[in-house]
Amino acid sequence: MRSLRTGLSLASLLGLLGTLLLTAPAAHAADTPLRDLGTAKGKVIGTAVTGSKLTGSYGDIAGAQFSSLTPGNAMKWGSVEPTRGSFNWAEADQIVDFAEAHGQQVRGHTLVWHSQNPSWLTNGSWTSAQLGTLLDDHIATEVGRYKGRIAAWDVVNEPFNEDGTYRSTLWYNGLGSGYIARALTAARAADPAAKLYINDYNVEGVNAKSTALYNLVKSLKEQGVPIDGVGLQAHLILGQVPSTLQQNIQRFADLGVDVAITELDIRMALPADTAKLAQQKADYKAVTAACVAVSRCANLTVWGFTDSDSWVDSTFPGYGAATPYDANYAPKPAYYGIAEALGGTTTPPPTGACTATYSVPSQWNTGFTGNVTISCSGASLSSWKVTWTYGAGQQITQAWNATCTQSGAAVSCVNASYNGTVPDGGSVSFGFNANWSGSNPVPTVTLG
Ligand code: 9MR
Repeated sequence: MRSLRTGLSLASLLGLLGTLLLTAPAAHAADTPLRDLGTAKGKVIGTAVTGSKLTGSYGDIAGAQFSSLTPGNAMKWGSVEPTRGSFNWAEADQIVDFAEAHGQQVRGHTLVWHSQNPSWLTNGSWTSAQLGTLLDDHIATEVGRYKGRIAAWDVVNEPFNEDGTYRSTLWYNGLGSGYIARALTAARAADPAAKLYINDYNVEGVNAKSTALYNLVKSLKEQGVPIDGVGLQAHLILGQVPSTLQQNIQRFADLGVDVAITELDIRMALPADTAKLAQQKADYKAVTAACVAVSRCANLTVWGFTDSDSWVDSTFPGYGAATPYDANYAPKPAYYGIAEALGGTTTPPPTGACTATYSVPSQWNTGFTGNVTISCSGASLSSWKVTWTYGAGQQITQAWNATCTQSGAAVSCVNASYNGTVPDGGSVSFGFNANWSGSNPVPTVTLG
């Protein structure tokens, strides 16, 4: 079993153990979580998260499968200091607390960027001296607040253009390229234990942009500026994993810095189909294998673990399905690609079958909303019945898109008149509200 932070009470330890053992998606409960596969290979496996979603199935999967969390937006300057001198740490605190309760690292993201800054900062007119002080103070405040609790900071994000020249930003224009060394130095002073990274996109393969990053890191090392790692974001397109990925990771490692895959997702033209999902599995496996092959590749983080929590769909119209879990929290072939590259032997759903997946999209103090999705691939149904047995006294109060009856702990749900047909390649979902107390473990569901 992985090591847990000390200071947990026995009761919360047992509760956590119960969560880990009982809440993997029902059809795949026997598979080893990605975080444990990663530990065996010396890799930390992470996901970006949204703080408000860390309950129900989203929270269960985030806690059980990953050993590192990156706040997707919560630690950006615009989030933490929307008005000058007035701070909002609520979501960032929530994510750090959740990570500690689940024995997870946190990657802090991000301190110095050209995007998602507060308007008071971007609309201000600052002398170079003022800008430098703003930078120093921001880093001292944010890194200082979480001192000792953040494993690694993306100190500087996206400093380069595609051709390897410096991006023209508030920081570069006001302070010159020296803003990078200044930010790293300030971050080291504020938390000497945190690993300090420069993070960028389109730097996964050997190209002009990654070579500029390489030359920068080399020069920072030569000058004694604190730099511990480079982040390769890896927002990739289906079938386009760079062939030089491993070589590129290795050349950074040879400079004496760690490497992290910080924001992995692999988008495809929608709709997804079996062939595209198989290609995506191969792509996820290739990226993971490249990290596994280089010992200094320390962390592999996906930018959202479920297709319901990805930036891709709104940013690239017509593209999506970029993450390892579908929108109903069922693991996709991509999940098994990561697991296999980490040495896992997995039991993907059999082909030519229909399966039922149970999830808890939302949960509150006494109640929760459940969802069951019946999906068919290489098979079809004209009617269906899903049964399960609750293990902790949960009681269904209301169901929709199915007729559910509960007798003691035994639940049986059959299709409504209008949704008995599940075509090959299609799915049908139904939902329900229920009460819980104490714990709310996910039951094993049977489709029959
Ligand atoms: O996932 C983030 C999304 O919710 C924001 O709307 C977006 C705004 O730019 O930023 C996303 O995260 C970005 C990350 O911070 C830096 N690399 C690119 C990511 C995707 O845009």
